[in-house]
Amino acid sequence: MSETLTIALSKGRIYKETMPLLAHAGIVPIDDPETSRKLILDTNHDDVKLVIIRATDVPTYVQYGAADVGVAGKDVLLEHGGEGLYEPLDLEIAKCRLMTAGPVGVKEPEGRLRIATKFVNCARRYYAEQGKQVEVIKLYGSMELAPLVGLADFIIDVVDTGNTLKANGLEPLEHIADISSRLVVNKASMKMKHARVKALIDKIAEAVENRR
Ligand code: PRT
Ligand code: MG
Repeated sequence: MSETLTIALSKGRIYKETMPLLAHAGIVPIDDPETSRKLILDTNHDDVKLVIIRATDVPTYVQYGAADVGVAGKDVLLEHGGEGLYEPLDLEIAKCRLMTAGPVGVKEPEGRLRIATKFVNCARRYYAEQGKQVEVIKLYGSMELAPLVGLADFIIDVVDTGNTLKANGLEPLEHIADISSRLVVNKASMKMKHARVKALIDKIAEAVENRR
């Protein structure tokens, strides 16, 4: 048996949409993360494990080599900065848009804007490029609430259908980036486990191509 290859994934949409791609590469988990409490899932290969972690933690696990490979949203990667990672493949799954949003019809107030978001680095970068003075307020969820209760003028969040914004009297405003999930690889693993990592990338790339 060879050294273990560890793949980091989050539950939910990324897990669901990644499974068919891994299956094409011959990797099938034995436990189901939605029903199992295990954080390390065995697969049909003794030397391939899946670790199930929060979406925002995937780049960190891969950066430090705790996982060799991972799947992360481009939003999460933009916020993390991508240090220590290769990003060889766009999986074209979990697509959405990173956008600013605010109360329907509201005009931009004079002076320093207050922006609530979990994407604080993306927010600072975006408004710096616009030459706008902003105060960025870090939140961990339910960003839509912030403009409704006067915590912020605008939010930055990922938007898919826009239904969540709409249900809260908000509308999408400025488009910052198109988002999809990416395969990320630890830089040392890419060298040390090159044959296996390369074979995995190639099979997953083939699955992405086939699905188009
Ligand atoms: O949920 P948790 O706090 O654990 O973490 P997470 O939200 O980062 O993870 P998860 O699994 O919800 O999302 C993982 C990745 O999926 C994100 O990093 C994005 O790259 C991608 N993705 C695609 C989305 C969406 N679509 C999406 N719609 N992530 C979040 N959403 C949210 C959106 O912010 C809104 O609040 O889902 C809600 C519904 O969206 P609408 O526009 O369809 O109403
Ligand atoms: Mg979520």
